[in-house]
Amino acid sequence: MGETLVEKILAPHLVSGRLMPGEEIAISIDQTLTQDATGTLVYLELEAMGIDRVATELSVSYVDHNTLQTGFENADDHLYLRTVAARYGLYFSPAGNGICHQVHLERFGVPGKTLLGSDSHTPTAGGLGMLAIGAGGIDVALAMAGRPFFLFMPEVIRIDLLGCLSPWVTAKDVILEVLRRLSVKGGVGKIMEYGGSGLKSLSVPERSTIANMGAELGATTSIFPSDEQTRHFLRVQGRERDWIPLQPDADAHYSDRLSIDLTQLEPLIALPHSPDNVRKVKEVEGVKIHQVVIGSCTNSSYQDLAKVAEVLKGKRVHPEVSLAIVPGSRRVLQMLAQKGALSQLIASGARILEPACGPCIGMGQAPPTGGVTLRTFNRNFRGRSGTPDAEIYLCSPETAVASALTGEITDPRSLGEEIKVTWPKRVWRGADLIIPPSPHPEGVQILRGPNIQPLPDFPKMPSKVEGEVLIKLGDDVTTDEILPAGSKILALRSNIPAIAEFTFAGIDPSFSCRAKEKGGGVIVGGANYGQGSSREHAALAPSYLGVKAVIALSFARIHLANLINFGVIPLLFSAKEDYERIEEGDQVVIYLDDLRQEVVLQNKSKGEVIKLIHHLQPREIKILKAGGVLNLVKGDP
Ligand code: MIC
Ligand code: SF4
Repeated sequence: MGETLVEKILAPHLVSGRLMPGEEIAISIDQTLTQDATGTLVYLELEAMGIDRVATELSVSYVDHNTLQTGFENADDHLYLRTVAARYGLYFSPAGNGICHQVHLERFGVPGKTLLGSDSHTPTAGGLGMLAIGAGGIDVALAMAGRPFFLFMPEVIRIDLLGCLSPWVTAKDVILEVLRRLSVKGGVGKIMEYGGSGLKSLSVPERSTIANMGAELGATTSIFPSDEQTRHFLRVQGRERDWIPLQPDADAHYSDRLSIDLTQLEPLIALPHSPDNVRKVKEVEGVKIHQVVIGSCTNSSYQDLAKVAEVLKGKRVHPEVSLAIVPGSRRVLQMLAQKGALSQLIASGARILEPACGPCIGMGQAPPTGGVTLRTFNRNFRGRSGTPDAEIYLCSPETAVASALTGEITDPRSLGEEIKVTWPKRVWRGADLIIPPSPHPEGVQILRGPNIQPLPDFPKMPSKVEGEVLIKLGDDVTTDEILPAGSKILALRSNIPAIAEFTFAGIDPSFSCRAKEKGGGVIVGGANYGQGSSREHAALAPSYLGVKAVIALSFARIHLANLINFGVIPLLFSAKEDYERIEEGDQVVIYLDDLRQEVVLQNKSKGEVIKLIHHLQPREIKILKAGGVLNLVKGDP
């Protein structure tokens, strides 16, 4: 039997295990990426591992999330990241260069390689035929130290794209359609492998839009073949030498198949407050809007923004709408300038922001109270924009710009004849300020500002956990809810004691106070607990407040790994009724019995006993017993 694209890449990278769905495998990692919001912890962890130089083929440290610098904290983080990169042999991409995923596509991505990134949208590079996975920072630090990455072999799902997109229907509509069909849990434990005749007409940036939002399906990653489109993209970037052809075998076996007829697709939009709450744009046309933001790692390519500029040429943004444009990279911004598109954008009334994550992570451009904002981003979780009661809709740049002109949600097909954007023969490749690894790493002094605090200590696993159920939550709790972002909180990413104060701040502002008062306790969650971002802080901050265990109906992949890595015990209810029987405030004792088999929970408040389960591997139990992976690595450098 032939191989899938995923198997073709995994086989030569396999360190242990078999490529059978559900089995634990370990794979070698060729490249890593980090961004500043997760990166400071990653490098503190790397330093704690006591290595000399990174062992990967290529590792890059990007600064793109915290670029507002409203105080000294961000700037200090940037200095730390630059010097630590020089010391350990990494490339460094400073603030202003662009969003890690966009810049990585342009500068470093190579078909057929493995990439591990401390950001959940690392799969964006799947658009280039890479096997690119998002992970917790410590797993990325371990990969840089030359250790393999462990994961459960996902099922490989084949998604065939057939036919071609109609005018004004885009790659964003394709992934919104996949989200509509499968939901935010539909990709858990799966890799989405795209194929079919429709691929021929999809460029790498379009494929990357689709691969990017595979993260919203909960998928481990998404991947496209490497073909003539891939070659063309790399040629334009001046890197054709990195191209190799890569296709699945015709008789490859997939766990499941899905097909989408591109010709039948219509412009789609995700309504508040979940990326899978998808409708046709037609169905919500006429809703008044206050703001439109075009950018983020999903839709900020030259192709996206040049098209927006063409639509806006000679026109004015609706007077009651604020339109902000966030280019994905300095390269994209420079090309827009060279082609005259930038001046069209400026003349239309658009606000041009620095290439960075910006509003996507609540760094500026918060909408007004109760405001309606249309964004080309990938997440519309409540409060993520910085305004708790704002309504965030997710759509294509085409729908966004059509709506910016009218002041209400508008189907872009009303814009008339389709506009085609042609790529320049070569992109601008001038000084994009990426700093290569230092030739003299020994002499580098690592600079640490006062906001950069050492990691806390992690005690060994106790024989039982005793305490209060500090909070009980429903399904699909996001890491944004566990530990919010935004300019105030993001500045504290290198300071666990300070950031811990904001744990669950959006849903229960008294949480951190209560947790400290009670000397810790446990968290109870529903299904898919910890979906969304890869931020380790969502595990570290509760752990710092004394949370010893999280009991849920199921966990999202990256958050589960983060809990284990920092010694917080993830346990599962064996039945929904057990979840229903436990309440916030209940006093419980969990007898861990070394996590041998079943775990017994005694609910002292209710006088009941329930059995909890876990699917932890011996390797993971070893980490938990040690109190987290750092204790283990330190004992075994
Ligand atoms: C996000 O989109 O939520 C982030 C910010 O990029 C996160 C990483 C982080 O929290 O720093 C992600 O997606 O992993
Ligand atoms: Fe940055 Fe937003 Fe992409 Fe996260 S989703 S990497 S915050 S642009």
